[in-house]
Amino acid sequence: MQLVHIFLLLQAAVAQPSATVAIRISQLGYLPDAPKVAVLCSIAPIEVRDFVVTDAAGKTILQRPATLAKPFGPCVVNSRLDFSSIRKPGEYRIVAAGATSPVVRIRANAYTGAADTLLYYMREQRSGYNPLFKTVVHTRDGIVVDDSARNGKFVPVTGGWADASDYLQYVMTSANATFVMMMAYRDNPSAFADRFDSRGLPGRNGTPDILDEARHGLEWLARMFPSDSEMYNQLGDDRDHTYWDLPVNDSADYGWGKGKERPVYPCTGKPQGLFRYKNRSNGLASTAGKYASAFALATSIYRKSDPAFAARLNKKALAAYALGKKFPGVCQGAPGRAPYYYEEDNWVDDMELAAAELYALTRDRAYLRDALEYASQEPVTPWMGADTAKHYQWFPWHNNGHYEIWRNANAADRRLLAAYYKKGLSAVVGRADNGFRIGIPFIWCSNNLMASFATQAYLYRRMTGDNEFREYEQAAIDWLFGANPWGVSMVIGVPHNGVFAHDPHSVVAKEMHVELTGALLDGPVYSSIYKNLLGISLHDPDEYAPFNIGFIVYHDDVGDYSTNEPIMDGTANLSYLLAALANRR
Ligand SMILES: [Ca+2]
Ligand SMILES: [Ca+2]
Repeated sequence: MQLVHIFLLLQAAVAQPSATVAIRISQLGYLPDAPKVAVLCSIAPIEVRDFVVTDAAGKTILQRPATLAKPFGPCVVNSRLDFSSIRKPGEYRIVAAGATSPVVRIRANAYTGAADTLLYYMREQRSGYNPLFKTVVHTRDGIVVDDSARNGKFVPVTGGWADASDYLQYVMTSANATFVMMMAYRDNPSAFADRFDSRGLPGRNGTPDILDEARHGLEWLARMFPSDSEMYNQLGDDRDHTYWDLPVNDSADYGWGKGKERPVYPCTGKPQGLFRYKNRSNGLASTAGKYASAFALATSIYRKSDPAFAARLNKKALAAYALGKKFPGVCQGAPGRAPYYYEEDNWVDDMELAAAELYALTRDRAYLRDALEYASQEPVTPWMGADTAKHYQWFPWHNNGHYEIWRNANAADRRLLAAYYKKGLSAVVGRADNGFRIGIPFIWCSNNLMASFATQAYLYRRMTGDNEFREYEQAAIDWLFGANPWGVSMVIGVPHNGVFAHDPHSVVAKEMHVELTGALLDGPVYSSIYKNLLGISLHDPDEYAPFNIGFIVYHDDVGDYSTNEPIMDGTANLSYLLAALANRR
């Protein structure tokens, strides 16, 4: 214990900013032909005229003026140091205003392997057989609640992933995670390796690991939608938060005794919540659309390798879509004892994606018409351009549906779909005149928004060849890997020699002394949000205190569940972008 403690103190000492001026960079490095910008952040007023770049021998190879931008957060001086003209792979340093950057790497393989690294966290989050604990966790899932026809019935729904550092499980996030991982594989199969088996244990099994993980999700989703009249949405509720314990000895008591069965919530089309707080559910389509899109894409992926599995999922895709058409509206997360739940308010995005996948699968033009109609109802994911949103109000964070329709659409529809993406990107960019070029709102899970903004910008660029948003796309990627006020990579262990969270809000990390490699954190939030959350406090002195004086905060502290908690859906969501970047130069 003592050694671990000393180790953590040393880590804190390394991360401690030594001065009031910092040069923030992407610790993953920069692709030779990509925009390359470091960001200077000074928490005291200074003048920054120019910067120099030195090569590995210490020789100055570039001197340029810094570009002053609007102050941002703690950075009263916020400048962009653009070294895009350097294309030669190598290691460099950037010096400005007396500060020196960490080593800047330019390399063609900057993103190689990064998408696969995310899967370490996905495997660690597995319910059912868990390769970290080498046993089955949560074996008694679960008993149906909030369903007058089936209350008290046992349904076998073990599997899937814990949503974050608690052990709740949602179809909403899990179906999207499953979908994105399959999409990442479909578009960039060479980005993924085969080093683990289907249980997540070391050893190749002839299947790319991303598909091992997607299949783990699909099998749980199939259990959660066992028949056309039983569409389940959630496993467990926030009574889970009563105890801070490991998944193997989860003591949560849902009325059947500690560590016994967990509740399974169906979609009912009506407001849900067993206690004081109720959600605003009014339909099935948000969940039905997510089931249908994941099952439809899976049908095409498994058609050759496992036709029986594909046929079973094909049937479920059609059934889920039909339920979504019949019961429009949202099926939100169900609150337990606390007022926090997933407040998803949009469902046309989910039905659009489902229709797009069913069209790709069947070529039945009725699905294409549906998809385009749904797309026209919500061309822009509504958080884009906004200051705030409710918790997971607009989910998924970006709408893959526009891109999925585009893949099989005619020229006129392609232009329309690209214009939808452009409108959303423009709205975010309109707020991004700071030195970090960041225009997202810093609500809870801001890193999800960052990853989704970058993904949408990437998809738009791929669809159109238009580089209008390239600088902002790269800025969002760089932010996630260290070009942020704190100089912290928001993905644990990526890169391995970088600065990242060592004290995440996770009982597994804390009690097992393991690094949650590959986990994307929630990310910084408005300081007003942090101050108003229930039961939040830091356990240790804040090593990033000098940079936590602005309108947004981030703490590497187990006590901060708002900024330092790893998130399953965000981690999976990032797999598409990192796989795509690994295949570019
Ligand atoms: Ca494998
Ligand atoms: Ca939605």
